[in-house]
Amino acid sequence: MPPLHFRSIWISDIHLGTRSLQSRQLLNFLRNTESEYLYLVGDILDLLQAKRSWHWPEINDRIVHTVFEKAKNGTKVFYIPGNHDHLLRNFDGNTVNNITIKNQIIHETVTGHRYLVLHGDKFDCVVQNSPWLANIGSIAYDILLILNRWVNRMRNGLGLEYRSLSAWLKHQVKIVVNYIGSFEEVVVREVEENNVDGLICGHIHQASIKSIGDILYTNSGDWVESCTALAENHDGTLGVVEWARRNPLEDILAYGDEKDLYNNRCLAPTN
Ligand SMILES: [Mn+2]
Repeated sequence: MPPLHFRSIWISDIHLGTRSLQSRQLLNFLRNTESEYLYLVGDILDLLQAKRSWHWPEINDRIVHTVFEKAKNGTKVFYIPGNHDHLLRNFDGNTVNNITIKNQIIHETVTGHRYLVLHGDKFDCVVQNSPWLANIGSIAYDILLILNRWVNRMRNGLGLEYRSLSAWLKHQVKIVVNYIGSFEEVVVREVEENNVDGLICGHIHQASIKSIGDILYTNSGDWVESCTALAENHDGTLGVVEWARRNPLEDILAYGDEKDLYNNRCLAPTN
C-alpha cells in the first residue's frame, strides 16, 4: 500500500529493549507512514530495562534503522526523552544523525496552534504522592503486559487479530481510570504557564485527544499494547491513529520470525 502521509507524527512509549514492544506493528507503521515532522515522545529506548536484561531481536535494529533513514531523507525527527530514557536528557539540544534531542519542544501546527510536547512523567502526581500505590500499579501493569503477550501469541496462532488486553482492562479498572483523570488535570497548569494552546505527551499509555476548558490535551499512546500514534493532518487537525485496528494481520506476519541478538544478556556490571 502507498504510505499514509501526515504533516506530523508523534509516537511514544515504545520501550525498545523490553519483550513487551509490539515490534512488528511498529515497524509496519514506520514503513507505511511519512511525515514532515516525527516526534519520539519518550520511553523510546528502555534504558531502565537495559540495566536488567536487554531484549534486542533483529527487528529492533530495523526499527532504529527506519527512523534514521527518515531523518536522513528529510523528516525532521525530534527525540524527547522520558523517564525510561531519562539519561538522554543530559543531551538536550544535541543532534545525532539528524535527530535532535530536546527535553521539551513547542510544535506549531499548519494552522498556527502551538502545542508543548514533552513525555509527561513530570505530571505524575500519583507516583510522587503515593509511592506504594504506584508500585502496586507498576507490578500489576508488568504482569498485565506479560499476559497481554501470551494472549496475543495465542490469538496470533489462531489467526486472530492483535487485541490489547490491558487497554480493555483499563476501562474496567476504576482506580486506573481515576489516575488517568488526575493526570490530565495537572497538565492544564503547565499549558497556561507555557502560554501555549495545548499539550502533547505520552507516558500513561493511553492515546487521547481531549478539550479541557479551552486547552487541548493529547496523548500519543504506546507501542507495548495499544499500538497508537498521534498525527497532524495537512489541514492542521489532530487525530489518533490506531494502527493495530486498521492494519491487516498478514502485513504484520510478513516480517518473519524474530531473531534475538542480545537475548537476556545483561549489559550493566553486576556490582
Ligand atoms: Mn514514561
